Amino acid sequence: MNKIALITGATSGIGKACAVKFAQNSFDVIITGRRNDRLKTLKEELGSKYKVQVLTLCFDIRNKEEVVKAIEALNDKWKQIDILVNNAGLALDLKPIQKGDFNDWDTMIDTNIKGLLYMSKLVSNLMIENGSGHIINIGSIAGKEAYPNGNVYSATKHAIEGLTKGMRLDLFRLGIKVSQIAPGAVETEFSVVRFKGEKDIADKVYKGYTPLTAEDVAGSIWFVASQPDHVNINDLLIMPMAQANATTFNKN
Ligand code: NDP
Ligand code: 8X3
Repeated sequence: MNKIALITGATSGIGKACAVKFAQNSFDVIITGRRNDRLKTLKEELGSKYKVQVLTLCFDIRNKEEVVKAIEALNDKWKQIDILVNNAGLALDLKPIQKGDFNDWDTMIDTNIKGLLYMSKLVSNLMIENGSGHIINIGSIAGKEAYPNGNVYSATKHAIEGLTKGMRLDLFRLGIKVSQIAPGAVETEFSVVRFKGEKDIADKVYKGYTPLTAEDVAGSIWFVASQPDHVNINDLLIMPMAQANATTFNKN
């Protein structure tokens, strides 16, 4: 029987590349997100190219009831989750704290922190029943350093760094690994979402240097997920060669 990976936020970017990577490595995958059309298309692609089983779960990770309903409805096969990639997340805007938007703050906190918590509680209980598992949280360079106007997004990623450490302490004696992967700049839909569809502004974020690709990050997720049983990568910071820290770039 194939192993199973559940990847949140698999309709785009890092999550989608990660679903492809796990399917290439013969994992059956559970893919989640709000855009059901994209989930269905990815399901067909993975099923036909890699001959793996794919389950789509369409829900808003901020909605506790929807998350509980989706996970509780899993049948016995799909409950055997080996790997949870807590990837769904977003940044909204770049503004100083005094000009921040309450709704944007709520969305980032509810998605990046609370959504990750709901998934982690529900899936870690399934992993405890199974006697093993691995939770991989997608943090960020923004969870290691603050940068101007990144305040609340950065705080949510600092929270993920803290939660990764706390979850590991709670779960390691139960056979469950907990890891964080913290990328620098990755060219995905991230900046289009951050700048609310302003594609020209979003494109500028990745101009003049070579950013990471979603596939680069998926490769590091696979590296962390495929270590021997006795090895855990606690934390992996992956940056573009041209980005030395959160704010220092070697641009043409
Ligand atoms: P994308 O915007 O390309 O993908 C984000 C994914 O998150 C989408 O699949 C989206 O699905 C999902 N998502 C967002 N909100 C929700 C929600 N409320 N409910 C369910 N799913 C949701 O961005 P990335 O691939 O770049 O981002 C993935 C993760 O990587 C995020 O946690 C981000 O913070 C992190 N990261 C990104 C970096 C970058 O530079 N790109 C760098 C460091 C970390 P849908 O809209 O269909 O719901
Ligand atoms: C995404 C990268 O630098 O925009 O986490 O925060 S950054």
